[in-house]
This record gives sequence, C-alpha cells and structure tokens, in this order.
Amino acid sequence: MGDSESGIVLHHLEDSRSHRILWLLEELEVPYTIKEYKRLPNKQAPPELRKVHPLGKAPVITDGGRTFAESGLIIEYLIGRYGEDKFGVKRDVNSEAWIDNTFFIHYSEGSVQPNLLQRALGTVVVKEVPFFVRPFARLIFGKIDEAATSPDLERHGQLIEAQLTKVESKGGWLAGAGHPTSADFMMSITLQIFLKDAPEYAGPKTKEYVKRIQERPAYKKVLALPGGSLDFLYTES
Ligand SMILES: N[C@@H](CCC(=O)N[C@@H](CS)C(=O)NCC(=O)O)C(=O)O
Repeated sequence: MGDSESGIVLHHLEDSRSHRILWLLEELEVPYTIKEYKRLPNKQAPPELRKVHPLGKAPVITDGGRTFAESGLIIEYLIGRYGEDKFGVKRDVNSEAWIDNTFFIHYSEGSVQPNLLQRALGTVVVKEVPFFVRPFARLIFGKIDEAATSPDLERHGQLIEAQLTKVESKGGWLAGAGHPTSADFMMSITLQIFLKDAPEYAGPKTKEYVKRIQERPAYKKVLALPGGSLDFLYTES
C-alpha cells in the first residue's frame, strides 16, 4: 500500500463490492491508498462518498486526476493500465476466452446480483415492517421468490457450475485463460453473496472456486488489512 494520494486511491466501503478492487490491487502489487467508509445503520453508504462520485456508491477510484466508478470499468482500467500481462485477455471477438471474460464481467452485475438483491430485499422488508403486517409481507415476498427469483437463481447456479466444469482443465479460472481475469475479480464477491443467500443452488465447483480465490496470497493479504474483511466471507460449514 502507498501512503501518498497522488497515485491510486480506492474509496472503499466496508463489506462491499470494493473488496473486488482490493483483491486486484494486491494482486497487481501497485502502490495505492485506501479511504475507508463505514456503512450507516441503514446499511447505505455515508454521504461523503457522494462528494467523490455523484452516485455515492462503492467502489470508486481516483488515479492520475481521473475518477472512475463501476467495478467492471475499474477492474478493466486497472488491468489495462497495470497488469495486462498478468491478468489481461486479448481483445479478439473470435476467442472463447475473450467472450467468456466479457460475458462474466457483465453477467455479474447485470444478471446475478439483481436476483440476489431481490432475494435479500424480501428478507429485509419482512424484518422491517410492523409485526402485524409481517405475515402478509412474508407471503407476498415468498410468492415473488417462488415465481421469479428462485428459478433464476437455480439457473445461475447451474450455469456457473457448467462454466467451472468447462475451464477445469485450463486452470479453473472463469475465462479459461490459465490465470484470473476481470471475470474472476467481478465474480469473487458475487459468488460469496450467492453462497450466503442462495446456498441451495450453489454447486460443489462453485465452493471449490471460491476457496481457490481465498487461497491466493493476495486475497489473504486483503483479509488482513484494516477494513479488508467481509461479513459474508464464505466459510465451509
Ligand atoms: N454496479 C456498481 C454497484 C455499486 C453498488 O451498488 N455499491 C454498493 C456496495 S456493494 C453501495 O455502495 N451501496 C451503498 C449504497 O447504495 O448507499 C458496481 O459494480 O460498482
């Protein structure tokens, strides 16, 4: 980690997607500074984060006088600038590795995370509404989960297992490039939330894959940093 703010600064919210960027920065071994933000009691980001980026969400990085939000962009930017040789995938629309890498970058935020949020929201709403409304809230959210969220989560679980089976002989990273790529940095958090909130649909290869990430020396370094732990870190029960 660096101690000057002239280089990369990661605006890191506890227990959030900015963990993806912490992992990548430790893998890249580039100097950086962390600015830590604590969640408010309602779990939202504190208003200070809005001074860094109008959305007020994490992660955000600044580098060379520029500010970037969206973890997919941040990861692609950092790899492109500091780690193409280690973690990049050549842009070639005919290559399976490029297609798979790009797919999982978008799939993480565009497909799985919204379904996971849908499920988590149901649990939160049921807990937060007055007790006399709770049975109705449970019924309504249960019906939504049964009709829409669960079938989607089941398909996600199957798709992820199929991809991990496909890349097994190529080193086990999602794009089959023999090393982690943007896809893995994105999915590192997504799959740990999946294992916590949709464990019934997570297969054995998903668990092995998350353990493989956690075994990386850079990942272990992140977990030992102040603010580098995760309240939903996957541990085998
Ligand atoms: N698609 C964005 C999502 C950013 C996002 O929703 N971040 C969450 C943390 S996991 C956040 O800042 N939540 C606090 C809030 O919404 O106030 C990304 O991948 O960076």
